[in-house]
Amino acid sequence: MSSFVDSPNGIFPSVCSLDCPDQCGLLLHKKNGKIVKVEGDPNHPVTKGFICNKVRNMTERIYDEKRLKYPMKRIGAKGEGKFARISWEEAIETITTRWKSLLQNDGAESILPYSFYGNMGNLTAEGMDRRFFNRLGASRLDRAICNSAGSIGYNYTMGGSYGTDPEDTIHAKLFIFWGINAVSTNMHQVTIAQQARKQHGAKIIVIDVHKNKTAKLADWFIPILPGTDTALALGIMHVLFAENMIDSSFLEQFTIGHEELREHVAQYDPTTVSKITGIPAEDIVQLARMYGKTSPSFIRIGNGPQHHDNGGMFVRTVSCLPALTGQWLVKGGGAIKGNSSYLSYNSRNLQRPDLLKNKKTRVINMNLLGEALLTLEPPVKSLYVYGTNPAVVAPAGNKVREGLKKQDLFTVVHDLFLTETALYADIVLPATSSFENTDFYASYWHHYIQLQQPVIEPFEEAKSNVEVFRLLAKGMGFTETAFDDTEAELINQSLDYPRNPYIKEIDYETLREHHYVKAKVQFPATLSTPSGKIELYSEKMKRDGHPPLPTYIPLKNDSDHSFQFIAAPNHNFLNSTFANQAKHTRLEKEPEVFLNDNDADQLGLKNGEHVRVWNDQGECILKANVGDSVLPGVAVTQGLWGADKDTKQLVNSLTPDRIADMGGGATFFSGRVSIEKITSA
Ligand SMILES: Nc1nc2c(c(=O)[nH]1)N[C@H]1C(S)=C(S)[C@@H](COP(=O)(O)OP(=O)(O)OC[C@H]3O[C@@H](n4cnc5c(=O)[nH]c(N)nc54)[C@H](O)[C@@H]3O)O[C@H]1N2
Ligand SMILES: Nc1nc2c(c(=O)[nH]1)N[C@H]1C(S)=C(S)[C@@H](COP(=O)(O)OP(=O)(O)OC[C@H]3O[C@@H](n4cnc5c(=O)[nH]c(N)nc54)[C@H](O)[C@@H]3O)O[C@H]1N2
Ligand code: SF4
Ligand SMILES: [Mo]
Repeated sequence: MSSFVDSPNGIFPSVCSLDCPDQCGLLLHKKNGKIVKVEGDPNHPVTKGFICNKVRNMTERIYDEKRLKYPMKRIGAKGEGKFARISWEEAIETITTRWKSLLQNDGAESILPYSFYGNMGNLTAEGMDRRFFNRLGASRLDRAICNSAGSIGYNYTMGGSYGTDPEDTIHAKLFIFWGINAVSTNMHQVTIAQQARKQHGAKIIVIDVHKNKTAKLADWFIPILPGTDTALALGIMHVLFAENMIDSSFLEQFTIGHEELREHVAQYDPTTVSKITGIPAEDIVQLARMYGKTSPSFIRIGNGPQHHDNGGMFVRTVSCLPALTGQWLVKGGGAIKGNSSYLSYNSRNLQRPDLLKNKKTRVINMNLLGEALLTLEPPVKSLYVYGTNPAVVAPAGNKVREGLKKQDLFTVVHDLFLTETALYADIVLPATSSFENTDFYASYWHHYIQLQQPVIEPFEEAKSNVEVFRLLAKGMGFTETAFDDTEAELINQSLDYPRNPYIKEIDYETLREHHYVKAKVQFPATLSTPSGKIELYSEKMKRDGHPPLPTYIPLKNDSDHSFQFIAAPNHNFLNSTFANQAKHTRLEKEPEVFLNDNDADQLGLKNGEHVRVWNDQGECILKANVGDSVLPGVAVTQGLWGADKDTKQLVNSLTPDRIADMGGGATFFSGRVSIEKITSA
């Protein structure tokens, strides 16, 4: 079979590589060797030809003049952005020489890999890199920035990332989007909900701290005070038990702890819960009745409420609801937090932890990057960053950038662009885009595994992550054959996983033929919780130091600044990706902060005026958007904007680096700020 790269013209199958649940099937239109158009693949069973505006404009990004074309070394101060071109040989030689010296003098743990899922391809994001750093014996990174608190919380109840098949949710008659701005972050779930509304009158409820794009299309928007969702879920349970809207036979057969739970939730009556959440008691009762009496009912559990001090417990709690009503057995009912366990593959084969030879290397939580660079003993002396942009996306941003400035830190950044993080690098390496690579993708929402084959030649001198780690392995003198495996071999090793029968029929060759293949998924008859059942009461939680029953624990009151500050994603960027593309920033205009009318009055502030937002960590300048889209005392901003001249729009300058209740998770949304009107320029 000739490769797609060899054909200068044509339409080629592809998959969106971004960190987005939808993982759309794409078609790339190629003319004279260049991609001229990116569109949705109409044959893709879930995404059906529709893609977001961000990726429809992907050619702006992959052919952007600003893309890194060759390796560079720093010639100015850290952060200044002065670099000079070097060859790949010199780049690899410089890195490996420094690392060999660190191995001798400081030990391998002085080196820290720092990565995330800027490209969700498994070989790219957690493949050859893991082999390399295992063999090196470097410090390990706990990649807890995104969904780890919620995942652990969900696992306590459900035993793994098992939820509803989103394709089935077309049958649902009630959709609850709980702390997810799905119009922007999971658009095809919204499409399905809207179809269900049209076909059989399904209702859409949105529970959020912000009347966001998703709330605007809901039948009922329920504004809630930040970090109080656990109380709301407990209030719903209270009403479900009190009004006998539970499915007793389901509870008997498939759960443990329902009697304890019934007693426990007696305290969360609607009046009590109303005081905590800011939701009128009668609305809590109405919501519980709608949930208890509608079947199929489906909850899309978002990432927002789990980016709080109590985020793990929220997801643990809300994931008990479908069990109370027996919705797991109803086609289209249930919930999705994530579905990745259905598509789990052989990560040992791919990542080769055996290369670590049982060394107990230290683990560093990625949410504590600033702290780690500034204070850790023995110190981190080299940082290798790929697939993430911590200078913008990591919490406590001022600490992160302070750490990146350290003179004795040797930093390498591999990216497609000279990101805010790359400005601090000693060596910058150019990365290929996903359209230039071979990789496989497993969605964490739908049930398809998809293949990307290279469609275009590597951009200038850019190299894939897999290729760079092969070169680094060679440079370090590593002789294991693990570093010689081809992409096709890596894919087949990964998909060779008897423990997951759902993917038994999927391998590289079937993916070459079909591009996307659905796993033969069944909702597991026995869950991998300790009891094999849905655990409404969890002994394991007790052992781990948590209340064994779902329990509302208020946010930490970290200061007396007046506003709870929620710095959420926006529509036209993907985290910080696209924040450097003119087309995308034009659509977003400028970073704003949403405030309630009453608060604005008190601040003497009018819509459209600029405000200084600050706390003990830093400050930002944002444009005030005044109205009724948030409750009093709440300030919401959207988008991880890049650094402007004076960096006053980096919202993570204000976010806390406290660790959430579970999974080492981030608490982006649990911080507080003060706000004042800017009176002079
Ligand atoms: N367009 C776009 N799409 C994206 C991304 C992006 O940046 N832009 N990022 C991708 C990534 S990595 C992820 S993890 C997902 C995240 O996507 P989502 O699951 O949608 O999560 P968030 O956008 O973090 O937050 C969702 C909502 O939670 C709300 N929220 C905050 N605190 C609370 C609370 O205490 N209670 C309630 N009920 N709501 C609260 C916020 O106002 C926000 O509207 O999206 C992915 N898709
Ligand atoms: N305030 C606030 N902060 C947040 C969040 C929030 O909601 N609010 N969300 C958090 C969440 S959920 C997440 S997941 C993180 C995400 O944060 P990041 O993981 O940093 O995501 P991006 O900002 O998209 O940066 C990805 C980078 O990877 C690069 N890249 C893409 N493909 C490749 C490749 O193949 N190889 C290499 N070497 N590089 C590549 C891109 O060019 C880009 O610079 O942000 C977190 N930060
Ligand atoms: S970012 Fe999400 S919605 Fe947009 S094309 Fe990619 S997978 Fe689809
Ligand atoms: Mo994320």
